[in-house]
Amino acid sequence: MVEQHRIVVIGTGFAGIGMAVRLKQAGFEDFVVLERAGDVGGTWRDNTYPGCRCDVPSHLYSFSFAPNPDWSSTFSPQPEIEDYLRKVTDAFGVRDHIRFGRTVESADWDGDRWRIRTGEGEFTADVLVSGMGPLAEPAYPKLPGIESFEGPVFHSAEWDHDVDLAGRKVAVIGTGASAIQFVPAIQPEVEELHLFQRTPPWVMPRPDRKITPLERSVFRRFPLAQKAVRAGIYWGRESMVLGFTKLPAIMKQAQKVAERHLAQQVRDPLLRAKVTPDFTLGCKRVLLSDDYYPAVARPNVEVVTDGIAEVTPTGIVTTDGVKHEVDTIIYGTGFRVTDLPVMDLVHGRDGVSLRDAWSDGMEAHLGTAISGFPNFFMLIGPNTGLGHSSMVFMIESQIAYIVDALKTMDANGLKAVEVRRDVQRAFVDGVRASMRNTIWTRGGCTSWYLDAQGRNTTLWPSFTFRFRQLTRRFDPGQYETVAM
Ligand code: N01
Repeated sequence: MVEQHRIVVIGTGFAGIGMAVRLKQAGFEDFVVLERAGDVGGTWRDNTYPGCRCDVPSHLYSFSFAPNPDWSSTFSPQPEIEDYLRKVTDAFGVRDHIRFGRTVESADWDGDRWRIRTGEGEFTADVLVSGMGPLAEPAYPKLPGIESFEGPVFHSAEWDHDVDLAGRKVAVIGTGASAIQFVPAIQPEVEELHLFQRTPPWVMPRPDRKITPLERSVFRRFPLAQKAVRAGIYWGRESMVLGFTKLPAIMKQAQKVAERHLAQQVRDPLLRAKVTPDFTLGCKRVLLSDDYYPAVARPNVEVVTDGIAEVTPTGIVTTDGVKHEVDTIIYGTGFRVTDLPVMDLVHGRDGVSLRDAWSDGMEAHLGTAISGFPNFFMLIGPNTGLGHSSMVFMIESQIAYIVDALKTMDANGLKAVEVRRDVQRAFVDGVRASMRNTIWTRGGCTSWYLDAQGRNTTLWPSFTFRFRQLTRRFDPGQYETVAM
């Protein structure tokens, strides 16, 4: 049986849930949200590794329409964020619109509408919205010999809680945002921790603290107080954009804080040299932690900086010929951000896949609409990511744009809209020009922000309020349109 709907949304992370709530509030009732798992939450449901928490303050990292006065600390732990998404789903009455256990296998524009096939049934939609975020598919490095390894192997985003790490000799591969959170959490338990570091990250102090019961009751009774705190965090973070995008020299100053943090927390000069980055702060995502350096300085931790040559049944051999005996391997190797699985699922006009449309790199008008893909909108699309502030703010900007697109279509009797190629080109050229002077381009590093050609197709190179202005109104003049 084929289910027919006006709108199909894919995914129930912040993007899909936010979209569903706003659709409902705007009076669009004929929509479903397809979710592969059994509950909502997206990356905040899947990432259950020990120590997982948000590195953006929760008063900002939440929906503007659903403030939560009950956050327990300034940087919330993962279970609280997952719980928040569940509560928003129920409080705004969108759970009935969600079809759980539906893994999208393909989405094809048939010239008239979208045909979405899942392993468990087919759907059609006039309009398709992707809420499949970029932090959904774990990236597994191809390590020679890994299939011969005898012990458990898992990724931080697919943590195997059945493996008791007590007394184990564990290899952790990667030192990014996830690893710096779970390394301090598992270090006291494991017998040995071999940390395979390809590039040391910059780590800043984490100004986390418990939110007191008094503060929480103030936020409950006076929502404006929480709004004011949120605004303060927003503008504080926004001021960082100058350093990231316009005046990278500022980052050298900010780097001094990270240098001091490192010097205070790592006394051993040899270890300090090993974990000192050789690029400017901000080139890769800036990490926050007060317990990462103390953990790596413990006697049961070895930071391995030689590359991995091969994996044997009982360990990892590095390029210097040393064999590191381990019985467990944990990947903290991040996600497929510029090689999104959605690229192979979605086929637009003339059967062209997103992968083919993006053979020269990911691009979209306002990070949301793609020429060749009528009635398709992508949340957290190309160049909408942030290194300094809350993705929820960007997601809400995109959602408002999509809701306005739907209203405009209704008001003007439009059956289909497809962004004009020249409009997309002009927008993307502007983004690329803005990227030239950013710290991500000039900071002296490679990062997952960049694609295989070295282009930054992931981050938004300006202020987030600028993005909000640009997405405030859907302009049908920028689109090829088909009347009803
Ligand atoms: O992944 P990463 P992550 N051999 O890509 C290394 C979000 N997040 O999961 O730097 C050896 O940052 C790689 O080395 P290098 C946040 O947006 C948010 O930690 O490429 N090493 C790096 O050290 C974040 O940015 C929170 O040289 C290999 C690491 O693995 C994003 O998720 C918390 C390798 C990957 O780091 C991803 O973070 C956690 C190989 N073959 C995550 N391949 C919040 O608090 C990769 N590496 C909101």
